[in-house]
Amino acid sequence: MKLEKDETIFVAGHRGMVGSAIHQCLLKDGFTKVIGRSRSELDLLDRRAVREFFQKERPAVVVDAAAKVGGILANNEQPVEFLLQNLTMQNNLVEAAADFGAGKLLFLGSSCIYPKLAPQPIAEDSLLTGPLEPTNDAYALAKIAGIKLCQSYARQYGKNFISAMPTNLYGPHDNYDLHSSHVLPALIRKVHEAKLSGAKSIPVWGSGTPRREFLHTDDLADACLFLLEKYDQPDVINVGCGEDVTILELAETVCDVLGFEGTLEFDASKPDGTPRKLLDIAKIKSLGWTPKIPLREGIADAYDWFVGNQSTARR
Ligand code: GFB
Repeated sequence: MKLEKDETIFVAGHRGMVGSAIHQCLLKDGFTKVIGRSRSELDLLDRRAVREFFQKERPAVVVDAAAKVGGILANNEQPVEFLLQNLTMQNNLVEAAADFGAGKLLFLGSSCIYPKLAPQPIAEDSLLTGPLEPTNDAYALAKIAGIKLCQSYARQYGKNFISAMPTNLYGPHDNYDLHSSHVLPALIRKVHEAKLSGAKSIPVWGSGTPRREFLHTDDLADACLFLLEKYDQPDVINVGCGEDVTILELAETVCDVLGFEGTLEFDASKPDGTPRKLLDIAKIKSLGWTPKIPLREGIADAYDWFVGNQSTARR
């Protein structure tokens, strides 16, 4: 769908890691009416407030980058909140977008929607072909429900509501709380603090053998803009960088980029999660999009943000 530069675009979750990258990318690309609301301005869990907002603003395009997210431990410990809050927010947004005339909606899911033991790299048609990874099945089920809601609006009411599935993401505005964060910000913080304190090692959760794929949020934002303009199908589409690393390799890379020469101590009491999660990105590549930010460069960028924003970063 061709987007006019003065189209009103609502980025839900524009203060978060993903939403802020998308918001910035749209502004940089010349869109003049990109709107966002902080949590205190608009509580996405409040259906009435969401409907009032849509009735007043009538965005032509909606990007749903609002979600309760967290790393393996947070997902494992709070399945109720991950399921309920994500279902409620996405239901409120998608329903209001449909009822108040949005011409396009982009719903962002996650690679954890695919079965735990899906063939690698994971193609889009693996969805709902096997059991989920138990540490994040609540979050995954909420995201699958969001996909189905968008597909149902497309099927029943002809809405141009699309769903993209990003791989594990990182970038500026990440969560650096060691209990609830994802692995990459956790390793950046641990290595940074070990350098400052002179510690000889850092703890790394699990065995170090799981494989993960990491995409910088600027690459994701670029893909989102590409999909808004070029993709009009209800079928999900993967967004990844096409390569994965073991957690051991990731930790070694973080140590190297940050200049830390200590050792890694693996903590087997923490869960490994799914053994491998590499997305097949042939579909988005065939449409003409490719990732651009190499992992080392992306880690250096995330680290710069962390160092420059320590007083405000979530930690
Ligand atoms: O990033 P992460 O928390 O989430 O963990 P998932 C990835 C891997 O890194 C796991 C290991 O094998 C962890 O055990 N790991 C090593 C660490 N050290 C650390 C550490 O200090 N902190 C963390 N957090 N992990 C998430 C899902 O799964 O992926 C979400 O829980 C979401 O639902 C997200 O889908 C993309 O990749 O395992």
